[in-house]
Amino acid sequence: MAPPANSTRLFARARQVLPGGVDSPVRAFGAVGGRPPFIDRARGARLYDADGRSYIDYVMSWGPLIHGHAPRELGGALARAARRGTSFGAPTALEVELGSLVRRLVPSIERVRFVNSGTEATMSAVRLARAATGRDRIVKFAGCYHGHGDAFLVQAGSGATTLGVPTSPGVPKGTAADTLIARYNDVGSVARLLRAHRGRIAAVIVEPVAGNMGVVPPADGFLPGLRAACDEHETLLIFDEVISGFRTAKGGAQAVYGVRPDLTCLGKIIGGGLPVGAYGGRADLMDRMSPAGPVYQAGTLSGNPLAMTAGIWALSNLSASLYRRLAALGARLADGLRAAAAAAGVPLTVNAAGSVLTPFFHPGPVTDYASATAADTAAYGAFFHGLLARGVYPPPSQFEGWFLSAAHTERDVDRTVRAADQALRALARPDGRVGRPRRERPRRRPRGADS
Ligand code: KE4
Repeated sequence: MAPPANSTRLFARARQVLPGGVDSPVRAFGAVGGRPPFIDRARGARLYDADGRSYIDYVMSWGPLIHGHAPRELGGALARAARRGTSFGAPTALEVELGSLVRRLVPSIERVRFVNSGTEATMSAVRLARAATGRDRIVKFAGCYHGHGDAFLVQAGSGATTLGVPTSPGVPKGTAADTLIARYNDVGSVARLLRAHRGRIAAVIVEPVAGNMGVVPPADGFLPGLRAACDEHETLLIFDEVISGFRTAKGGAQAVYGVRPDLTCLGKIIGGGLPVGAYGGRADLMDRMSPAGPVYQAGTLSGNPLAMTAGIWALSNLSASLYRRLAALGARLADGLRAAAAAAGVPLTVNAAGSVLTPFFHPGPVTDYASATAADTAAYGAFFHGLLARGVYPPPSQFEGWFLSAAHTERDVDRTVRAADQALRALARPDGRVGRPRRERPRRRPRGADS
């Protein structure tokens, strides 16, 4: 399906101005082919592109919009906040209010510092861990993505894997050498690194529910095993909950799995769609951060009143009934995709964690980076275009999560499953051609039927 004319024209102009025409690589459709529709507006679970086409959205800004696009109440709160000023560069009560909310929802966070992105949060948490332990090395997991900080662009997931640069050029060899790689869901791989680099590893950083190789939940015992291994070596455990925070539960993955990290990184939902990241944890660690302590980190727009207003609204509207509803919708979509793939005879493994899921074109199981990257990305690309042509907008990458929101309905999910059924059957056809929606031929009326 050729992208709409306006989007084509806009993309051509964008590529004159922005590298690859985008401000974040995965948006350019490099992994799935074709050119992206340019989005004009959104409401609820719908996107509307520059040519007026609408889509049921499962990117949801890559996770922040658990309440859906453009909630009216949030719009009103932001308008009121904007009239009071957009940024002061001085302390405000709003930061204290959001910080108190975060502490209440995530008890392991005794102190929190707001920044402007998940990348800033993870970079700062690792700097703090290195300062607190006097050690330089960190352990991350192949396929996990913690933002674009140099230390993390080693076998990184998300767009780095999608676009084939899991270890990015430009990362100094010394930096990469201090980043050790373990295998997700394999505590032994971490224990071996801790022993081999005894006394030199500052922290293990992990997505407690991996989302950046596609969704890969932690195996039983994995997170408790990391906690025990870190304790044995006096290495800090950092949970990167930028995706899972407030998504898998009100208290994040650490509440679901009952493992208390030393530091937690947050993003996405905490900003309600505005740029907010945060890191926090034990007070004895966080109070080393300037100006309370010597470890430096700063930010012009950190704690920005508009972003804080959005974050307060987003976290204040999380409820047990919301999570029950999101879990039910997630299960409905996952089961629907599985059934459609079975009917089409297409090998599909759907990994889900509540309201975030990934359909892998892989017979399964998908439990780590190796199995995730063995998925048939060409088939995913064809499936993606089959859905897009039918008014459904999933992530343009096999290695991302599909996000549901409070604005999605059962009807949206059922329509998505029907579109998936058609796209998968087309995929399974010998010509494997997808993307052209099968025109629902007008039902022929039997001869002699009443006119
Ligand atoms: P940001 O700097 O993009 O706000 O957050 C970085 C980050 C950190 N940790 C985790 C677990 C993350 O998933 C992310 C960012 N997620 C990607 C999507 N998987 C952002 C989308 C993009 O890069 O365009």
